Amino acid sequence: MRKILIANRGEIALRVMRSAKEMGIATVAIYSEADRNAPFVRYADEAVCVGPPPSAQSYLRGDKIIEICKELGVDGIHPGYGFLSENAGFATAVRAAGITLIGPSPEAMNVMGDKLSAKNAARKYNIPMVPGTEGAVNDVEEAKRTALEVGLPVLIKASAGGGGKGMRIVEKIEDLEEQMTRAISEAQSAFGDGSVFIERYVAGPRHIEIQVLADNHGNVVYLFERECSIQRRHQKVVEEAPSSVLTPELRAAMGKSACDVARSCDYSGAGTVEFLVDENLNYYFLEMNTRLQVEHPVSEMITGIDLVKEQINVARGEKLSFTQDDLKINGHSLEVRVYAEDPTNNFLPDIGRLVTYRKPSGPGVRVDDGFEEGMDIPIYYDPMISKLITHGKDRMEAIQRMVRAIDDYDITGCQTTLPFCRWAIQHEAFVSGNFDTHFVKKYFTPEVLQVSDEDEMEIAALAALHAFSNKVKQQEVVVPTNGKSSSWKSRRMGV
Ligand code: MV4
Repeated sequence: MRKILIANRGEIALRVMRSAKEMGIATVAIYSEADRNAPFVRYADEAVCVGPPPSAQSYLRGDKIIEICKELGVDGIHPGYGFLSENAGFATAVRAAGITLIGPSPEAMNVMGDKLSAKNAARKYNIPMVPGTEGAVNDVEEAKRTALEVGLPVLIKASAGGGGKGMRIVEKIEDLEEQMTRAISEAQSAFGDGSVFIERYVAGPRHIEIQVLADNHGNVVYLFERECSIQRRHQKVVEEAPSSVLTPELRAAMGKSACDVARSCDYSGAGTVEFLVDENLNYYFLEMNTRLQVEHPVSEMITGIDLVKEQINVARGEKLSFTQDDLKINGHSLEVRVYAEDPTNNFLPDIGRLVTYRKPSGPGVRVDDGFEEGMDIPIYYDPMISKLITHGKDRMEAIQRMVRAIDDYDITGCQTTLPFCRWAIQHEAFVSGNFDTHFVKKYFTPEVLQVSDEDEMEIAALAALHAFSNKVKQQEVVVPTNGKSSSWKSRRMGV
């Protein structure tokens, strides 16, 4: 593989190109008209505009992307995450064009893309799953029998859904019929597939996923877990590795199950197997994501493995260069997602210009971003500005580094989720490790980000004192952080 095209944008396009560059592989960027001035376009050896800003006319134009590959002599495509990354039709077209997709086969994407077929494939390997229906349910009586058998409440899930889309909870048996009818028609219109199934509802679970890598020679390894329970409306907010609840035994058991899920679909490349873990540390397979995930850096930080390089090596037909026994957990890593959203206003996207953009650095800090100071955040795509990642010798150091890194981040021009992330990782439940997927719902209100009147007065008094003692000679004063954070922070402003 000599030249790869990155069928993506932003931070992940940059991140993939960096590894390719280190491997001596030439890179081709594709970009939409809205991303003309983005860093990833400049970073690539070659760049081609694929179309107007909307994704459907640019980043989702598989046909055009394959044409560009042919014209430029590209022999591999890295799809990143989102867009075409889990599109089996695209994977098939890439294969037909004689180009290597850096990812699993279209067959594996198809098996895992459908939640019921994923569970059925995994069943052959004795992987723990939440009790429920084995196939799609249409018959209300059968649904009721299942619900009573596994115990209420139950969840109705769309087989073509995933990531929480098309899920409904049923507490009372008399509500089942109506909820089922709705779930089926919703799934039909949202995914063009009305198949739904039923599972017992696991209350207060943790969301723990296992990173796997498989080559085309029958080797499968796991790169331990990522704890992703801190999420808001199925959008992950904080991810960490390792999880503070897994014992070595449980980690090994889940790791083996994850590798078996990969084997069940003849997986190739990097993938993620999602599990729920309940209060009694029982674990249940949920689904497999057949792509590199947003939060992959925390696994890289604790293993020292560059997942993109491994993906490329596997796609080239090479064997994995290490075995399970070679892998050890080194320290602890956290990631927070920095979004251009206002956490005090229901997380409404706050798209604007990055008037100031200065990122943190120093020991144990990694920033995966795709923006620069002065750039506008396009309205057409996900409003994620960056991923802020820290690594420390242990969990406490990773948390302390993250607080420091958040405080060192200087973004003006739009509201960001940084204050929310700071609040989350300093919360007693997070610090103690005693949390589940309901963390945000349970503890977050916009008020937790408001500075109290008393703090505000103290800050004002100190700011005045500071300004006075400097006799207005200097150009900077210390002012409070837009009233968005309860902590001290100096924000530099011209006077
Ligand atoms: C569940 C569940 C409880 N019981 N399944 C949501 C995302 C999708 N991958 C599966 N999800 C869930 N499935 C059973 N049987 C709770 C969730 C769930 C959840 C899972 C992971 C992370 C956050 C979540 C938030 C709400 C619900």
